[in-house]
Amino acid sequence: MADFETVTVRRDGAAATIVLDRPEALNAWNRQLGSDLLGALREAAGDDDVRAVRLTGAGRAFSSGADLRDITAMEDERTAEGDPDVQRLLRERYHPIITLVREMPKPVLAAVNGPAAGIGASLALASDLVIAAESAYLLLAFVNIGLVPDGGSSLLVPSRVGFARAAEMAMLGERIPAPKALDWGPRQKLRRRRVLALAAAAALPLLLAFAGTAFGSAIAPETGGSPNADKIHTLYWLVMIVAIVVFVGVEGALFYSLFKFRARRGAVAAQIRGNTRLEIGWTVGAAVILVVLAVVTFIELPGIRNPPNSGPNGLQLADRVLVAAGPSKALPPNGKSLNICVNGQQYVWRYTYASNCNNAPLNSVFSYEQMVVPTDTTVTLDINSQDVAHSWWIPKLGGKFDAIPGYTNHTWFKVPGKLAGTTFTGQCAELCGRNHANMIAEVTAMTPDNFEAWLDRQRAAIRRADQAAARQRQRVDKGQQPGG
Ligand SMILES: [Cu+2]
Repeated sequence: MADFETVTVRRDGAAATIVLDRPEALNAWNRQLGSDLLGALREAAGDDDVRAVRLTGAGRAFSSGADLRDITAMEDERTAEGDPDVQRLLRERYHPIITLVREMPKPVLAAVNGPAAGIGASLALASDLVIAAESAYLLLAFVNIGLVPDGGSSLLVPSRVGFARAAEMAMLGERIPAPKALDWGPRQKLRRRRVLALAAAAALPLLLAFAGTAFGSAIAPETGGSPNADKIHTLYWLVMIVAIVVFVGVEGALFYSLFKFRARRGAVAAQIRGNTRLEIGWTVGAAVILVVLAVVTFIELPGIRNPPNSGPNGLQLADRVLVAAGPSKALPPNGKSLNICVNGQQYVWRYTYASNCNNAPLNSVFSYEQMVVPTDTTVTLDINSQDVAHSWWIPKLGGKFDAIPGYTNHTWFKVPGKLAGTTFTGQCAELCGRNHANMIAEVTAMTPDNFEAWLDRQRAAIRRADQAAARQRQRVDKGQQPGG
């Protein structure tokens, strides 16, 4: 570490502290301090072990700026007219220092322990971070000796406190106490934070637009996987169209009246209070709209709630385990559907292929996350939960149904034959815990033949697992290791 005359360098681990050390002159910059500071900064910049640099001043000041006695004494640095060559001073002494601070590949912190004036203020503001003692102040003193702000402060001050305050500082040459400077700084941060919040708010709709699963089909419920989903979609649009007509009518009348009957100041509006016919008109109109909506809804509801029979190309449902039965839920007219027990668990869906979900045989076919179903076959679901409230929803296959512990909800769907090979996706629609977002569900539709083959494979796998478990039990009973 080089020794400097007017600058002290201290090392504390990876931190280098450079102290402007001319306390008797309030650390004013003379020629020596300029060259010492440049040397110390270069050393810190080039030393890979130094990871952060702190600048501060010895004694009660950070730096009182340029040492005017030194400038006026510059015998060898004068212009042709015999004046001090300020341009050369700036270019050769100050500019390299400020540039080096800005280009330093490690953070520079100015610990402003007292007054920072002129080039001292520039040095502080050129640093990445500024920490100031309560007694410190910043002062662009240049105007008091007929100079424009130098040392980078014409750029750095406006960028930190805004143009208006920078102009005030530069032209009035008044002290800005640290608390006031602090007050100026954070407000900038606050403004940036507000911009950030606005940007985040604007990004949200964009995010939704690109999040396919969340956005669905934008306005109306999704459709195409099952007749009940299609009917929900139809009912939605019927109501929506009535709502649009009402909305446009009311808002249109409002705007029409606003423009047509806009009056000059002081005019008194015509009163329509007591117009019996008009009042009866809009009361009856609203009632008619309600009746129409109610009738349409009740016409459509049975098609949404009641499952139809399976199609001719669906799975041949005999009176087997898989066939749903029971008086408590809606069944197809012929009483036959493929029944699947849907069980929500933190954080996975389990599907058991059984007719009686409360008493399903232990060797029933089951799967997790991915449900496999035959096309053109009416599938009824018994939905409940193992732990907390979840919600079953595959948007293209119908409405959302809550999965509640101790209670069973029912729904159904029937995937058209042409959609064999399609996988419908959904997600638990209830915020059920911290891994809720991972609780996804898939329904894959297969031709009935492929479905039966899948079912057979699952049964065989369960059988093999049972046999392996039995063998392991025997080994354990004999006192052997269960594995192998
Ligand atoms: Cu859930």
